[in-house]
Amino acid sequence: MGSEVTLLDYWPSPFGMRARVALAEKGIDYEYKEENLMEGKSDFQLKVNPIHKKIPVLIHNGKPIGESLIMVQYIDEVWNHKSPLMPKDPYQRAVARFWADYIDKKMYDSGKKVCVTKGEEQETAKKEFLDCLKLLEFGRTRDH
Ligand SMILES: N[C@@H](CCC(=O)N[C@@H](CS)C(=O)NCC(=O)O)C(=O)O
Repeated sequence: MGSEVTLLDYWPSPFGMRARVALAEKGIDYEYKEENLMEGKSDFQLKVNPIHKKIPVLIHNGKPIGESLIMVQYIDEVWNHKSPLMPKDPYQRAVARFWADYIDKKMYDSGKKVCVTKGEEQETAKKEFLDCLKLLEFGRTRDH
């Protein structure tokens, strides 16, 4: 299918990274548009994601898709001639979704605090973040 793909993103975003990895895995050419959140939100961002007003946003043939996990699933479904991103087995798919959800619910907040806080609060956030990474590594490598 003929495709015009744009990713509106901000380089430090772990959510944007999800979309970038999925696009790279599928070998999709796309235009990368940087949205520097430190400088506020562009009219374009507000237009393509009027509900959450967040990046990343994937724009495929003029149609915007928000929410990184939804866009990863979309990429997998549209470019389905390449190897699937998700495991075939339903249980392994559930496990993959579980850890993606864990990153959203647990890791993002402590990762952000490491960047934006100082002193004791930052030290606590660092510890929390490292604990999350250890658990993630354990979860990823243990037998399910
Ligand atoms: N659940 C969203 C989270 C996206 C998100 O939080 N993006 C941050 C940057 S990492 C953002 O746009 N923040 C701006 C804001 O919250 O106003 C996703 O998975 O795409």
